[in-house]
Amino acid sequence: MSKCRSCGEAAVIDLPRHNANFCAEHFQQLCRRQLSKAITDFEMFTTDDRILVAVSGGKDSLALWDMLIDAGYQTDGLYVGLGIGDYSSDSGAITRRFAEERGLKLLEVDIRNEHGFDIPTAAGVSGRSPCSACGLSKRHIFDEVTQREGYDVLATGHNLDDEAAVLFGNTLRWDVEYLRRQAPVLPAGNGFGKKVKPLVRLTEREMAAWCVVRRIDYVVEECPMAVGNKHLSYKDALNALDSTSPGTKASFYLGFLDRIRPLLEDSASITAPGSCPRCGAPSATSEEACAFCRLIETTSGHEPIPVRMVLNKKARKLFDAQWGSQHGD
Ligand code: Q46
Ligand code: ZN
Ligand code: ZN
Repeated sequence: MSKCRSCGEAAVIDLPRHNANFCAEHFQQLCRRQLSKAITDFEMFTTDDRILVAVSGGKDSLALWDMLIDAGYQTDGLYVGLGIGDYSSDSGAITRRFAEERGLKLLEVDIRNEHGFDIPTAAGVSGRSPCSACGLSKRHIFDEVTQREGYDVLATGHNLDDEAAVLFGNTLRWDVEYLRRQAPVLPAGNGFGKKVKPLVRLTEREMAAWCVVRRIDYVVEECPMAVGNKHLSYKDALNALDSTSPGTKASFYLGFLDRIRPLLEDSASITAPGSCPRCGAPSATSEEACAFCRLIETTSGHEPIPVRMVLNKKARKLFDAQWGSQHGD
């Protein structure tokens, strides 16, 4: 049995990137330190700020909410019902239970009830990929609720693996504009609220372990619409490198934050000179409706398209294995 590096008691997790094993207590201490370093290094928020945490029912966002409460911050949660079949029903139920058991305030937006469409239908009708329709809708709703309800900042559960995968993709394409905007903090401005990613120094595996030690129940299944997206293949590639040289993934991303980002600092803000004539959200121009309003226009009121129908062959096979083929034809 391996021993904790700090106290010598039995370890519950090995962290090859730190070349050490930790007991539950010292593992939590390490996570708290990494969280606190990200919050202070990037001036994300203080204990005076009201923070809205975007929660999906997955390990990262629930761990983030738990860690912020544990660290004494003022937080409420925001759950967006995306209408992705059983995956959404399960994640909604788990998120509500998490909040209820801890007496926390959870705001909810159900896209179908409030905007007349769901993500599979939006993907089927608009021709956008599911993740593009979903990302666009979430960004719009997160921003709208943060500002309407007067929160100082919106926090999301993007972890080190997510950010390293995005960085890998941006670097492979040498997409300089995206590299400029890839930061753990997006300041408020141009009509947008402040957004932060406090988990950027913690990995996916560490967040799963945090949930286990803290007995947090989360949706284990991945979103069925994620199958085949490039982001996952970038994650796999980085994990393959990391398994032969532990720490590669972390040094790739954290090195970018330390050494490359400061060189790009001045260009981080998104420009939105106009505002949408329908909803008032910041937009590239004031003549045309914003992308979210255009998505509502093309998809709202359309007969719901089941998840399975908008998946490609490979995704459908996995979906059937996970959720059963009775859902959705
Ligand atoms: S929920 Fe939405 Fe993700 Fe599902 S459709 Fe894609 S973006 S994979 S975080
Ligand atoms: Zn210990
Ligand atoms: Zn709009």
